[in-house]
Amino acid sequence: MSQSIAKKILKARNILLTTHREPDGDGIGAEFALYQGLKKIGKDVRILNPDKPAPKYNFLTKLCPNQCFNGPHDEIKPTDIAIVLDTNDSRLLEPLYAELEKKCAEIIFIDHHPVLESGPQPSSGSLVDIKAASTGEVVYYILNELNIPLDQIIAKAIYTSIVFDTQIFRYIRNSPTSHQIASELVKFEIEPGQIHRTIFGDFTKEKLVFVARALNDIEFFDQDKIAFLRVRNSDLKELGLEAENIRDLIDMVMNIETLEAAILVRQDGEKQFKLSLRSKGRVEVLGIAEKLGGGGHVFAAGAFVKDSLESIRDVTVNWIRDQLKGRKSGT
Ligand SMILES: [Mn+2]
Repeated sequence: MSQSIAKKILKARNILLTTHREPDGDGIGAEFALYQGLKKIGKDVRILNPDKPAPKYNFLTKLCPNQCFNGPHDEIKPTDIAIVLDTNDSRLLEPLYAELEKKCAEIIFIDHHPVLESGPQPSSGSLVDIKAASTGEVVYYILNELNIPLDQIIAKAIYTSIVFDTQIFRYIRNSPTSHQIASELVKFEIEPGQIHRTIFGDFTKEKLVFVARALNDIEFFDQDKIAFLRVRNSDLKELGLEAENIRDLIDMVMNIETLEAAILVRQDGEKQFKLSLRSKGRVEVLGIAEKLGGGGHVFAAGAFVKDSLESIRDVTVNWIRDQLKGRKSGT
């Protein structure tokens, strides 16, 4: 499959790279690796994202020019091919995606999330490898296919993808691939320890105060197998934190031994909540995320939901509870 993408890339003269809203280490790593690689073979390539990457990714973003889309008045020049990394759900790029459709002859997705059952489908010619533990790994194989040699920037970028999505190899797939690729990358003196600290060790006093408050508010269900967390925007504001700063809160909670799944809800705009779901593997959470208009992975998913907090809590807790009881979900 990476062959047909390689062919498309070789044919294109100008290429635009992008990733989903609230870009994460995998999306950013994958697009920067591809950017650097395509530059090497003389492509006219640029990065245009729907949201600005968080400051902690400066060690990458300072290495390659990248822009943030500021709305439909932002002129996008005609482009042969737009490549969307780390999602195959076009909704996660709006309002940029609508502009890309007008200006790009072709749009393809390079991703590793399961395609939604009833949501938007990836365009034909896309490469969605759900066996890959990160999109950066898929990009690694595409660069290979294009015979583009790795360098330190590419290695740092792909390594960022891998360690972000696997949380430093905690959540690898049943495959040696992530470790094999990483062993290739560390030969480029990328200072892996430094990357780990930059991505996961960005704690501040304010963050810990916030975490303490959030943990105080957790509701547990079913003998502490299910946790429901609520993030208050007023706390974030008071402590000068961004949503990005507390992205790992749900993963912290997942360390609780008894827990099978966790639900985190954060206010996002007037009447909308951002929902995040995690599971240790006994229950799947993609189904409920998709039902609520979102998507993701089988054991890590999310959605933007316009509903009350109580109703989001009830519907998600029930979904998980039903599966723990061995009942078919959603009935
Ligand atoms: Mn990913």
